[in-house]
Amino acid sequence: MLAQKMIDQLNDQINMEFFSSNLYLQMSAWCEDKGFEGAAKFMRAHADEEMGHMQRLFTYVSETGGMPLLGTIEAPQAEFASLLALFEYTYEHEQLITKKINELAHAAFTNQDYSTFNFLQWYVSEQHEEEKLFKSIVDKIRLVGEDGKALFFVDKDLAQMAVEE
Ligand code: OFO
Repeated sequence: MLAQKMIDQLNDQINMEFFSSNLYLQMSAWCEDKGFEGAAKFMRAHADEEMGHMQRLFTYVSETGGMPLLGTIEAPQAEFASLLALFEYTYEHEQLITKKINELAHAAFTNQDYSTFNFLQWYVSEQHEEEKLFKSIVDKIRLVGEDGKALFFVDKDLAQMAVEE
């Protein structure tokens, strides 16, 4: 049985993962609208991945006798200055999620909740992958520049990455 405080913190994270999913789904709409079809596909696939993050937490909370609670989810930003700005935002957002996961792991450890601490290890390594992934995309766009031709190829790459994800 989890401590109520831990359940509350895990529930906050459930909401954060929902927000991540909505943010990336909304971003896919912006990409689609601007003709970046590969990026749209990539963001859509990533929105699904975030739902997986949400579900894994949801299952853990209910399996350990807690009650998952879905709160209000803030509307995500819908307008972006450029494809680079959009991906810079994803990278910042993932850094924020890493911080939240670290706080959760710290809380679990200091409360001697080793089951939750162990459960969270998956998120610790996933966040490493998430940051690496989004940083690589930001770096790529910065490297090739933002003219139409360069972005055309970045978009093609993202389409391929969406298939591999
Ligand atoms: Fe993108 O890792 Fe969950 O939120």
